[in-house]
Amino acid sequence: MTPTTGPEDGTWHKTACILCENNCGVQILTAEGQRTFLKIRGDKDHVSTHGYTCNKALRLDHYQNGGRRLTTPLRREPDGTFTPVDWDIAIAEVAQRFAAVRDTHGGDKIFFYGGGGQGNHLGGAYAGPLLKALGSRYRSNPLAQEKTGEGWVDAHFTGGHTHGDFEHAEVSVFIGKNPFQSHGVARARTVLKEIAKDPARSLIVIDPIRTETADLADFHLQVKPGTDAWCLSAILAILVEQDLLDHRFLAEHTRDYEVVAEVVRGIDISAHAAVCGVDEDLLRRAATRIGTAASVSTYEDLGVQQGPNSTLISYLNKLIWLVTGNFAKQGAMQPHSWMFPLAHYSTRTRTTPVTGARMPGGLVPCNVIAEEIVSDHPDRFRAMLIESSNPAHSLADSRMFRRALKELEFVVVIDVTMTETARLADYVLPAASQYEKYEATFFNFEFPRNTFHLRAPVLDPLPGTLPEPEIYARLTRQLRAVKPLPLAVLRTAAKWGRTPFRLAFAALVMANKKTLAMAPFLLYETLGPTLPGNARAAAVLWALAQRTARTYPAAMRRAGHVSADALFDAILQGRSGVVFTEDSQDDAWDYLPHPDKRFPLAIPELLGILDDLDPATAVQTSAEYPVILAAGQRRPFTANTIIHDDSWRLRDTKGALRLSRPDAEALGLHDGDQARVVTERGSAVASVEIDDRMQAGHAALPNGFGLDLRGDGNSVVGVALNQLTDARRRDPISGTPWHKNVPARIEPVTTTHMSPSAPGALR
Ligand SMILES: Nc1nc2c(c(=O)[nH]1)N[C@H]1C(S)=C(S)[C@@H](COP(=O)(O)OP(=O)(O)OC[C@H]3O[C@@H](n4cnc5c(=O)[nH]c(N)nc54)[C@H](O)[C@@H]3O)O[C@H]1N2
Ligand SMILES: Nc1nc2c(c(=O)[nH]1)N[C@H]1C(S)=C(S)[C@@H](COP(=O)(O)OP(=O)(O)OC[C@H]3O[C@@H](n4cnc5c(=O)[nH]c(N)nc54)[C@H](O)[C@@H]3O)O[C@H]1N2
Ligand code: SF4
Ligand SMILES: [Mo]
Repeated sequence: MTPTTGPEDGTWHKTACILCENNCGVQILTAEGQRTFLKIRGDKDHVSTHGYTCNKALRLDHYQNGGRRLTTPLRREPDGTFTPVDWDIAIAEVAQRFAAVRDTHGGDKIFFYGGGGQGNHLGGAYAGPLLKALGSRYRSNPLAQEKTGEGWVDAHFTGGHTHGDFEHAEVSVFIGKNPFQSHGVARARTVLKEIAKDPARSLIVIDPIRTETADLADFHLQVKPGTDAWCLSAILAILVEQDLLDHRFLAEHTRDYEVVAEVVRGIDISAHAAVCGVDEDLLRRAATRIGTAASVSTYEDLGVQQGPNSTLISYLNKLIWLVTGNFAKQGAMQPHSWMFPLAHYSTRTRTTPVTGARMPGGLVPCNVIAEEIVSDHPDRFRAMLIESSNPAHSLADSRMFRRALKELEFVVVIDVTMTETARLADYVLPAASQYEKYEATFFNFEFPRNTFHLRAPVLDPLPGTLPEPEIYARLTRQLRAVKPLPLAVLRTAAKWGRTPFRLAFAALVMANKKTLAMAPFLLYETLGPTLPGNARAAAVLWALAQRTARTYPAAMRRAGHVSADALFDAILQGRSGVVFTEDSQDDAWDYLPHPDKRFPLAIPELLGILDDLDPATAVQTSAEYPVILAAGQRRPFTANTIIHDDSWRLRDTKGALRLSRPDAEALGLHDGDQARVVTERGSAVASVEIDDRMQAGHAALPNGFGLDLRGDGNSVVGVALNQLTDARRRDPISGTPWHKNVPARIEPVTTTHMSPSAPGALR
């Protein structure tokens, strides 16, 4: 439990990497009195990653010590400058200003964005009581620019998220997903190499780029960008035409197959193959491999979720594994338990107040947020609280979003550093970093053994900063949102022990249902101070352990926890994480929300879109914008905008614009030349890299670049992508952006080897 002192001078701390959702367990060496990370290595004891890391974890010192940290709350003055203010003043004024918005316009005009990135969800768990106290009802986060379309389809089918079992799948399918670079599958590089080495298993990759994952593939369906709806519907049509279906599964576990089949039989497979640019024979072989495998797992990600027809594609992806019976068996798709669900998906969705957009998962689609603000609609958002996110940089059409931020009456940003978003705020509150506080994520997607990792701090908070749970608690206290009595009751009960505490808590909930909404705050204030190791911020996990015990009692016991309190203690002590549930394949059916436990295969709205699929819309380019730009490729040295120090990158330091050789030649561009990328919304200059993995007519820029680290615009490295993207280009159902499908024109700026016929050749 305590950090260990090794043969080296210093202390090894168990924690995790925070650069992607895998949160690989790592150990970090620090020396007494120093804040530097001297060494970083994988944690072999870690319950899900077992010592694995990718190249990025070794650079985490640049997160902790590389950026310019905020060390005091900042208040914007009428002249536009920021003044440092002390915490008490900041808390009092922020609470008062939010309360004023609530009292004037209604609390539902206060909009919350963020609540956690790739490594930090614990703070966001404490935002709830504050938002409740303010009467806030609308929120969003980056899931609403990637996963909400898929979530909406999941709501119809499994009622929740499913994850593939790639360690055992006979056939693994990656659709617009490059796990070799982006992970999303634990120990991805090892797992992919194992699949590639095994002649009995196959890897199918659907990607316009020959990625590092595609290098290992048995079938690479190199689609034209944005045409996956044609590719996947052709695969589905081949499965139906060739009768490669699991009839027993269809009969026992599904309904309405015939409704789907009728639409699918109408698909002209050859025509669809031609639209997506994949050889029909290859498509047929890949479909046959899927249809004849003992188990198939699939993973769809940004390549399709941030492109045209994304919700339809999620539907097609799931139909492919459903009609082939790839659910709830080893190597196939699995639902899973949650310590805390990242979003609550339902087939019935609320809509946003101004644009009336659907809100899958209860989240406002990122692409409509600006429109919900820049409006004279009486229900427009008036204030925003933003935590652990930099939407002025990461949302489509930054120019529009920044204008929206300026129109708000009040904006508060909680971050570790001064971001593009923070610069437009009224108050900036400095958070302790993810290695200076207790942290955890709710990215717990595993089956059958699902894991959770509470990380203890490696360092003390940087002076002047506070962990988010403390910031939210101070604001909630300031608003006097909870009466003294329940706090006094719970404080006393906490002194008597866990059982009296549980009984007291249950009694308070019985007396007043609102207790549940305020639970994180109540726990932080009462149970929190009694927890060993200053783990006050872990108090909310007590409630989540109770939830686990209630929702998955058998699975929790199988994982070795006899009670909710035993699970809570295991979490507090498990420095390398804990297995919190252990399911069995049979349990998978219990996760389905449908009383008859059958998948309702027909989603009429999506079948309608499939039936009307117009090949003319497969081409998004024009004479003016002849190239499709993938604005946001994951590369070996990108990690969203988590690290605010450009020197962390050992390669691709400028974030090159990758182009195919024929396109580069036509434009007279060579490696290292500067080129201008022009889109409907803006333009940017990037340095060129000719990449034989790219197909003609396609270009790619990496995500996470273009940060204005000093705020003077002078030292920006690479392209801030969302000056190029258009928020109106979004999915009709979920409102998710088309970042991977940006029509663009590329123009040489300076070329080291000028070629006479070059400029405009691609037009
Ligand atoms: N190294 C690194 N890893 C990361 C991150 C990071 O910043 N850097 N970020 C994390 C986050 S937040 C996320 S959401 C995940 C995202 O993980 P991924 O979705 O795997 O990442 P991307 O590289 O954005 O897109 C995946 C693939 O989509 C392909 N693609 C582009 N257009 C199309 C198309 O029209 N059709 C198809 N089929 N494919 C297309 C691209 O060529 C690319 O290979 O990565 C996580 N992991
Ligand atoms: N064009 C284009 N746009 C994209 C994408 C793309 O591919 N193309 N990808 C999209 C995707 S999938 C995602 S997930 C988003 C991600 O974009 P964002 O939601 O903006 O998230 P991050 O880039 O992860 O930014 C994390 C912020 O958290 C801060 N931070 C780090 N640690 C802490 C902490 O402990 N506490 C607090 N309070 N703050 C902290 C960092 O300083 C940073 O400002 O970008 C999206 N935007
Ligand atoms: S960036 Fe690499 S080391 Fe870090 S969590 Fe993701 S896969 Fe693991
Ligand atoms: Mo993401």
